[in-house]
Amino acid sequence: MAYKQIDYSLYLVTDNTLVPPNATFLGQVEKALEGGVTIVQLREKEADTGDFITLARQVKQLTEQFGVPLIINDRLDVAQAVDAEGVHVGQDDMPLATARQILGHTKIIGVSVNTIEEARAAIEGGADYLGIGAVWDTSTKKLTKKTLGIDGVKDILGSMSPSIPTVAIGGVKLENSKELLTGSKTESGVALSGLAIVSAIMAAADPTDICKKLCSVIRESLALPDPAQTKVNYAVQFAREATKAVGIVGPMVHHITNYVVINDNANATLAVGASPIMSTNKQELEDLAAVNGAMVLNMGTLSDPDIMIAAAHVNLRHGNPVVLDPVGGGATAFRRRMVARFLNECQLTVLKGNSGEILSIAGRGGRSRGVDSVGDNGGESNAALAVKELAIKYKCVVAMTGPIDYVSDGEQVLAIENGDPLLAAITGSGCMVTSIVGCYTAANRHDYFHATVAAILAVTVASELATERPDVRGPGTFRAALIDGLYQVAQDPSLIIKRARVRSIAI
Ligand code: 3NM
Repeated sequence: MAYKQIDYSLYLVTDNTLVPPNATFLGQVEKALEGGVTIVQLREKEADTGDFITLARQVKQLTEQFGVPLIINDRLDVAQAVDAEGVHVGQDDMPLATARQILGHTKIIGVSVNTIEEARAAIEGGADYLGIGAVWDTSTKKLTKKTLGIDGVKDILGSMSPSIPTVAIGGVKLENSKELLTGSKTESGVALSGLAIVSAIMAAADPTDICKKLCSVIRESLALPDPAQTKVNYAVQFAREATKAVGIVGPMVHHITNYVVINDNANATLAVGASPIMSTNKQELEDLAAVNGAMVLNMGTLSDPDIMIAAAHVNLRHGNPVVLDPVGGGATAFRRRMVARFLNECQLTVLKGNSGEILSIAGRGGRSRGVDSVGDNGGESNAALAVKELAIKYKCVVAMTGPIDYVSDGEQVLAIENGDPLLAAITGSGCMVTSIVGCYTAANRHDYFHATVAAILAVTVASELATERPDVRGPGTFRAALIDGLYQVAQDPSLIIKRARVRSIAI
């Protein structure tokens, strides 16, 4: 399946007739997603085709925002029109084989089953998941077949060979969810993958609250890993592998950076195993881009904006990641105009700045004195929203460095708590992060978000290694030891695993 691995644990099936009088359909769906719904099925039994498509587009916007797949009930044409992730068909809808022929193997197809025979046929026919029901009586749908009860669900689960993902539906609510999940588990350990719910969510006064409670019951009953912890573990493991990749690939990283930090940036690049080139000559942009791993653009001592814009364009044309550090981005009218040009004219890969810069670009506060950020970040949710909103708006990875670093790809936000306070006592530590982001994105082109997180981890862990040295007594010795720290991390990437302090922020 082309779509990433599906989390079926809390499966919302919509019904617009159940929305409470003071709420809206899209509002209920959005609140349910905020509460942790992991997959959404749009089920419209009465809508005309045009209205169904319009609604499906609106729901898809929401599901995309939350990184959750959208399934369309019954109507393949609507699913195709909005490029939904899949369809769900009942026993009386389009046959599975026909649906598969039309949609191909990159889309999810779910099938409703009420008997062991129907389950077998669906599995043999290549269904991606089963909706087993109805478990109990429900007023949401006129049932034409017997209800299964927990034992009936268990019988179907026990008959599956091979077993595929399953959700149970019909009369499921918070109060009976634990009993259903644990009671239907077979002796050989086959369990439901999740619960499909209509009225208990769509008619809820507070769908977010009910979904949060359902999520925690489901995760506990199925012993599922905490999704936030899964994201963190993945990011940290990725960081180790990404560090190795920089050493193996040894990418050339072209910098147009400022003359305050140029030497440190070049040495940091070398320390992680990449090759720096610091040319500011317009005439060689094209030749360099042909062999570049990445382009790092740093606005620090900006004198010729046009060469930076040209460098971005040339490298993007060659498929190279382009990393912008909008140094002092909010400090002067000239720099604000320059940042606007970058954001509007170039499809950046990574935008990385300090809190003064990123918050001011996001319109969420942010104060600078020259190139330094002053004041706080307005609290964690302000910081997390700033990176997430900018990542969505400009379709790039956004990183904001500070005592805690925040990184988003528009879907998730990770916070990195590593880093020694001495980083703020030397000039150019933020610029060094940008250089290393260039090195890591160059060597890890399949995942720029995690490559950026990995680069920040490398520098912040290096800073901790540096201050632990007895010979480091202040900013001067720290500056040299920081480069050593980067070298140490590159030689032993498992240092990142041992030291990483990363959190996933739900926002
Ligand atoms: N399909 P509620 S039962 C849409 O048995 C649907 O296949 C069913 O609604 C099946 O969660 C059902 O409000 C309705 O009880 C479930």
